[in-house]
Amino acid sequence: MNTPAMASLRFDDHQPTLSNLHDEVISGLNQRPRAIQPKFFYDETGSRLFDAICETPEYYPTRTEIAILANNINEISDHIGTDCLLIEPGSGSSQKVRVLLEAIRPHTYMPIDISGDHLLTVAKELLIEHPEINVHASCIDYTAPINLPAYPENLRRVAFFPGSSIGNFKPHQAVSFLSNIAAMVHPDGGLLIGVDLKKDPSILNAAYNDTEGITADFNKNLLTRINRELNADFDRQQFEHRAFYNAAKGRIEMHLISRIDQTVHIDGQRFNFSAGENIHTENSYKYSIDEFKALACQAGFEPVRVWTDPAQLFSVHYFRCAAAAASS
Ligand code: AVI
Repeated sequence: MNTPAMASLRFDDHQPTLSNLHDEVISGLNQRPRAIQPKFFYDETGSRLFDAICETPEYYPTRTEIAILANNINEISDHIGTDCLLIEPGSGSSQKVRVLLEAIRPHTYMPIDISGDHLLTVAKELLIEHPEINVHASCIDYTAPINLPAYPENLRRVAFFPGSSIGNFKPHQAVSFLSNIAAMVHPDGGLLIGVDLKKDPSILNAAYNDTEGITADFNKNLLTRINRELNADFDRQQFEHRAFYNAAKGRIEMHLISRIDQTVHIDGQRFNFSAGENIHTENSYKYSIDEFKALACQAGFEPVRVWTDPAQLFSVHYFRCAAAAASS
């Protein structure tokens, strides 16, 4: 009698070391304008606060994208096909992939995230919810090129990059990130990606300035994290959250603004802030459908299909590798 094969859970832990945070924070605060990379938002508290942002009435991207995925699931799964290796860089709580897993039934789901504890918890939950799907979780910084372990040759690779996380890269960085993804899913794979659309700035400004102040907490948690992990003495009360749409650059910018003249110590080094001086903590680029198609084409993808919501707030694109498109 044949025993059905059991799905497996594998966890590769390559969590970036403290020295990454140390070196990047110090060099970011020494540059002008000062900047800290948004990837450092996501310690355990930051990941929890981000999940809470997604529940606020103002932050439309999460629920809008989930509705787009759910409303078009048959067409999406026709494009992706079953039994693939489904790779999700920056998987967080893997909330959106849950909409897909039932319909797509990948051979293996590979969540990749920088926040190791959260990743392992979510991977275990998924294996319980979908005992038929292998889960191979990988704790790495997905903004660097990803070297996938060897998988059976015939496993088609599809990347899933929801949430408009692509908007957190500058456009030239987005092209190089997507080029890495194209190399990873080459030659016959695809990319399902969520992209926030350009729209009335008042909707955008509200989404990053929720009235409960959760986005402000998320932004300031960066200072709490640096205090804890780098032996620093930022006073959160003396920094203000500021987020606004920069129409010329097509992006939301988030900053932390010093309320007063102050000196902060990080690991024995002094940093002087004058009142009104800012630390740039995040960009969130917004794209029209055509702008985004052009960007993905530069990275070696070919547009296949795009889905949106009735209010045209958000888009979900499916691309395939350009070489595969040319040969079919
Ligand atoms: C993860 N990323 C796509 C979010 C965004 O909208 O840029 C992060 C975020 N920052 C503030 N609110 C949400």
